[in-house]
Amino acid sequence: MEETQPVPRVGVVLFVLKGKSVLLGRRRASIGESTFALPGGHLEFGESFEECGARELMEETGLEMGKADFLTVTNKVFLDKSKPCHYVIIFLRAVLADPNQVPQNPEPDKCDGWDWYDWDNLPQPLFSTLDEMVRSGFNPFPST
Ligand code: 8DG
Ligand code: MG
Ligand code: MG
Repeated sequence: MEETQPVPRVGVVLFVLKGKSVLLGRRRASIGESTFALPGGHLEFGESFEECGARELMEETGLEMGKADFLTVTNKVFLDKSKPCHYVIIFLRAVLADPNQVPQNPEPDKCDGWDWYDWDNLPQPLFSTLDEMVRSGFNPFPST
């Protein structure tokens, strides 16, 4: 049988903000193992970006997403892997429906746990794409 050709996939990733903090979790995954990353995952057929972000946030942290805005998009090929991957990632800025909600860890095989980290004192190592964004001066907070 003919092997399936690799294709680019679409992901939705969230900067969930609370005060001056952002929600991060240490990954347990082939891409970015042990690095601190934002919640998010693959866009499913028929979903809007907001629907995908809200679903991934609920699946990964048990948190209910509130208002979300489009921030930016990246186009990235991950070659440092046995199976190369190509992702177009939609980044959204989001707040929680209820800021007092506490993150859970329903997917412990994929993440060590979630916590809030001060934007000016982010943990290391950051997931490569997030690290590149921070180094380039990207700031997910509203400008006003
Ligand atoms: P799913 O099965 O739940 O749909 O997917 P997932 O297991 O949650 O996917 P993921 O790896 O968390 O996210 C999909 C891809 O998005 C990931 O392999 C690489 C890309 N990605 C970035 N930056 C970030 C980020 O900060 N966090 C997450 N989660 N993914 C990111 O380029
Ligand atoms: Mg997921
Ligand atoms: Mg994920």
